[in-house]
Amino acid sequence: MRAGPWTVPVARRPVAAGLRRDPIDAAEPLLSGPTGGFGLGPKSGPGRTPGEPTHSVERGDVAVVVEPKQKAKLSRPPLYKVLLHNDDFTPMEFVVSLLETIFQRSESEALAIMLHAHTTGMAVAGVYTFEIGEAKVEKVTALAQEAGFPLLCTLEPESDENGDEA
Ligand code: TYC
Repeated sequence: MRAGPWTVPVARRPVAAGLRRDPIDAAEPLLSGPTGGFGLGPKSGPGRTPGEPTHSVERGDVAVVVEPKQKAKLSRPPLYKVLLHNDDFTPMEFVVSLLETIFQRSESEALAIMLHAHTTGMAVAGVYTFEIGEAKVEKVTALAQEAGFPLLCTLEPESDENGDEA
């Protein structure tokens, strides 16, 4: 058969009938109007109340509701003081070395904190979130016990500026 002016020879790859798609369809925007596509309709502007879904997608009897992103509310975690209590038996050098190694204090800071505990009965070694503070208390207690010293180390909620506990 001779090709006439009404036929256009086009190289076509075989396409399964159900998957055949006009290139113009492929160029459709994903968010088409309420009547096009899968019935996607943007819902925004003054008509939308806060918290109301922004879009709904319907296809057959399936409906997917797209919730608007919640505004992230960030709050600070409660903080806890790690306290070192004075006693008459734990050597000063031992307390200073704990402050340097476990609480990352400089030599002069460690000395000042140890002397504060020694003279007043108690000192704050550091302020941390609960899990970190708890881990530090456990380390201090374990090292003091291993060394045979009665050093007491405790965790206490930090007060906020109103005097309320965390
Ligand atoms: N009072 C101890 C002494 O004279 C030293 C010490 C300081 C112990 C601070 C505990 O939390 C402490 N050897």
